[in-house]
Amino acid sequence: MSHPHYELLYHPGNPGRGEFIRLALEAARVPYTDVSNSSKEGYSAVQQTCMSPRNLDSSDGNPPVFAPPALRIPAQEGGGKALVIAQTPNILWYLAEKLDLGPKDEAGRYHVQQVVLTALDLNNEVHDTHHPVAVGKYYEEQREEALKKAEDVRETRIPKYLSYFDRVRQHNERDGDGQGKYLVGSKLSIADTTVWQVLDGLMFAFPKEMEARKKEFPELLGAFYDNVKQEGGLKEYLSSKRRLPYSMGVFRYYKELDRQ
Ligand SMILES: N[C@@H](CCC(=O)N[C@@H](CS)C(=O)NCC(=O)O)C(=O)O
Repeated sequence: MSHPHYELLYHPGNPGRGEFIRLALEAARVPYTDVSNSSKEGYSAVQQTCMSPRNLDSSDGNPPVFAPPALRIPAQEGGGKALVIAQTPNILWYLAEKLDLGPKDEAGRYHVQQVVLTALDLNNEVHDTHHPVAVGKYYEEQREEALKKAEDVRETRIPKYLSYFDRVRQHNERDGDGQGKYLVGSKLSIADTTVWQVLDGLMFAFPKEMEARKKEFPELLGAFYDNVKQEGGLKEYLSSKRRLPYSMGVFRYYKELDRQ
């Protein structure tokens, strides 16, 4: 099946929320341009489309975008105009259908999306461990609050979310075709790639915490996590240069925020 040449519009230099989109495209082996990482001028195009505070449109006649990531889908042959969509779960919902990364039936589609939204909620909570007070201020300016926030996220929120993801996995093993490997349905979906990315980011940001949690969630953090890495184009992608190292995005490593 042929696909339009998708353009990912995101900040350069770290995986961030753009990674959820990259994983979907890479799992499906669908070529795309990561605009700000592929040329020097790329980021100004992203800023123009996604971050201009006074624009009444993003580009190609589409409405304004609040913040990256966004996906640009070029006009198809034979007319129409390019489509620009934003909000990570919205983009994933679009791609799930186009890239066959989720069940086709109504219940399955909504069950996938509910897992995706929950994983992205956890992503937001992780962001707040280092920026609990003000998004626009440095970590060092909110370190005291960050220590408290991180403690609560580690001790109560991470286990609650991991328990949920693992129960979804077990449900699909018992009542569906998940074989313990897939969260919804019988093959890889955006639920799997999105949860995987959050788990991987957590292992980077809170290595001691996550190591300790392996005893409680051996299947989720073991077989499930390992299997997703082998799916579709992900194995090749994860060892390629396109997979950016974590740096100062949502998933950051501050020793003092991890389990002591
Ligand atoms: N809910 C949005 C959040 C988007 C978002 O916060 N993007 C970040 C980068 S990961 C950003 O550039 N934010 C700028 C801002 O919020 O002012 C999504 O999931 O796409």
